[in-house]
Amino acid sequence: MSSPNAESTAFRSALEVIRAVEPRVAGAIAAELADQRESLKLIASENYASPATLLAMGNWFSDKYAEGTVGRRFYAGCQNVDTVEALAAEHARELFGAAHAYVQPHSGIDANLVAFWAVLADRVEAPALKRAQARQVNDLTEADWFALRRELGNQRMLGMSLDAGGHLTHGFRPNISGKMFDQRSYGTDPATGLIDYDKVAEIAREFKPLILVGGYSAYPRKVNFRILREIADSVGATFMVDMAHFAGLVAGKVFTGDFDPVPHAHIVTTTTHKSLRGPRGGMVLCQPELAEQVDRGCPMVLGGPLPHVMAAKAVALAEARRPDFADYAQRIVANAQALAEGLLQRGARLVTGGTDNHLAIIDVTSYGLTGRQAEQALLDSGIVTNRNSVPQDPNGAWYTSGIRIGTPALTTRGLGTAEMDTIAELIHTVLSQTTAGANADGTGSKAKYVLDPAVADKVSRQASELLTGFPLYPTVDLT
Ligand code: DSN
Repeated sequence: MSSPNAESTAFRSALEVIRAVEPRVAGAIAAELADQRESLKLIASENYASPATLLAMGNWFSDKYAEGTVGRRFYAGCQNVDTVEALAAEHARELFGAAHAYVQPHSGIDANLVAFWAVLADRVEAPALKRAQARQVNDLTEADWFALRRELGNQRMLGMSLDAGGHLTHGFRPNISGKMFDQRSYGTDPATGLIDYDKVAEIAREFKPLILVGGYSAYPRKVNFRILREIADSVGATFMVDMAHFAGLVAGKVFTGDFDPVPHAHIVTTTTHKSLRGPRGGMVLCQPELAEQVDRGCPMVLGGPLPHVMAAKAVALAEARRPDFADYAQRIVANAQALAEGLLQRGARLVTGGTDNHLAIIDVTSYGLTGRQAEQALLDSGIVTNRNSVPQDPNGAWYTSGIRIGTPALTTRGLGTAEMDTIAELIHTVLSQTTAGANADGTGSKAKYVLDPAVADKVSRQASELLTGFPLYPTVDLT
């Protein structure tokens, strides 16, 4: 462990160097730390990376082009990039028990695009090349190439719908995934809010997708990946899981057996910055038969890899392999459950009635609000969340009817279940004292709201007081 002094010195010195060139950037960086220290962050997809992870990103690796893979680059002089990329991949394989890890994706969307194209290359392009006795696409005749392009653009994907908690890259029409694939969605049972596996199987039998996607960004329950794999197998689909939100819970062995996607899926994608607590970025894990296609991610789908971020991924993944990470992951879930329980006890309505992961979705229509109104009222009160659709949302994807809350960040700060109950009280106070506003013509507004500023100020002060006991980056002193 480095000394606290070393961390303060490192960040202070970095700011001094930046300040000498563009003081406004140095000021904004310092202000961001101050803002993060003061805000009660309940955004389920955010966290606080360690000083070592942050520092691994600010260095000379940023200057290097490294298209290709370890030992097989399109540029000379990549020996040090090879070192960090190989380390990140090794840590990822060990941490998740994966056969292969590809650590170049810049984000979760990039990781999903790499995965989609790896499956398309394996299941559509490779057989077409074989039929045409061609080694690669440049060897195809114009007619064969035209036919292959049509075939690649006419494949089916089945994923969880956005309003049920799926991600926009799982086939939402405005996203590239919805445009690339002939797409269908599975939702959740209207009565319970839970995935109905029989229904998924029924849609899969009828639709026969090439890819079945599991995973979510706003579903508060465990998913049985063994059952989804059986469904995929029964229709000949490749099973892909996007574990971006809950990768930290898989790494920390909260989700094991049927609930760990890695042994069940052909291919798994993730971000590295959410519950996994690494740098902003993405990653793909896969079975050996897809490894070669996955490794073509750059330059097939991705621009040049970010070696400085791969260095930080290696650091964060090494941290996640330590025993204390499992304790952290358990505390994330205990906190989410305590927060959910605190809200339920005060009369809030939660999608599925609770949580068994890191997040919960408050259905704010029970407070007479839209998600947009609730999000803003909470923000006025020093509580940072994001609005989110609920299943069959009557207010659509912009205004929404839900508020998504998550505990990875506050758990990193050290808050525990007692503090979660206090936070539930603060959230309930704000939501129950906010009313929907009206437009100038007297009609109801989905955006305007009325909240007594004295209530917002009081809650803000209480939130700040709560956080003073849990300093963020206590080893970093910029003064
Ligand atoms: N934007 C992320 C989230 O908040 O869930 C997913 O892409």
